[in-house]
Amino acid sequence: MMPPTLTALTQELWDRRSQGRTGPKLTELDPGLTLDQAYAIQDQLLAQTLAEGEQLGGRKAGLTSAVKMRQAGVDQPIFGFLAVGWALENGGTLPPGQLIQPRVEGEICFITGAPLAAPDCTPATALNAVAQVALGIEIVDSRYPGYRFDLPSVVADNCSSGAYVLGQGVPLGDLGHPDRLEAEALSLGRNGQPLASGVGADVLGHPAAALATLVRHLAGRGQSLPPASLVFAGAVTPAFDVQAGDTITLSSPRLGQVRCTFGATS
Ligand code: 0L1
Ligand code: MG
Repeated sequence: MMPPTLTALTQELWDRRSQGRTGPKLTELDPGLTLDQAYAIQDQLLAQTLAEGEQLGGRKAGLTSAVKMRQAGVDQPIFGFLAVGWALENGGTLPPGQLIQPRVEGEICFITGAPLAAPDCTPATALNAVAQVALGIEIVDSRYPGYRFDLPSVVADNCSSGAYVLGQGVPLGDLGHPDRLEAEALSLGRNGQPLASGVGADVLGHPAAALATLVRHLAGRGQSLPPASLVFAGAVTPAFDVQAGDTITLSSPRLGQVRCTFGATS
């Protein structure tokens, strides 16, 4: 039997997200699905998201730390997109039932001030284009039961993107030279209790390396990162399940605090 077309697989993932349900890995529907085809599905999901009136809110690098690679069982960074409408304001509440199986993770984020397009982009080049740095809580979600996937399946599923909360941006220049982001210690907490911690160096040695990797990935696909782009560099903590009513905080000495609550049905 012929495998489903990429358009049919895109529609399947689109329907799962909008109907709030999970289903088989895409590689169970098409065992020959390649990584390139998975990114093509992700592109189609982005095009459909924009066609529905959404705006591109940012990009994300995922699995840029050993702790996340181990948790996901995938051993290379992956890249996805974020829509403006998926953002939650700092301190906001995610309505109950909006996501299927939300998990939270703590990240360092960049807001760029200059275009980034070089296919050989280095961490130093990437950092030169950064205007602001912020903390971000990524709220991942998976359209596969229990987050059980493989590399093409998770890439096609837009790298488990769900929602996100961005903290207050700090101008890169205010962090000094060198910025010492590799030493920035992030603490993730739930309901006032510590959950996990990590440092910037957990992300490929320095989070700017994740930004550079994203730029090289985009350049390899004929795309670039325009100025004023938001980029989530990848988690320094594992991802944690959340329950209705939980309040999650992420804080670090120089980047402040970001917070969100998971709404409970009344
Ligand atoms: O942002 C991420 O690191 C997500 C990558 C996909 C793996 C997962 O669902 O945790
Ligand atoms: Mg993430």
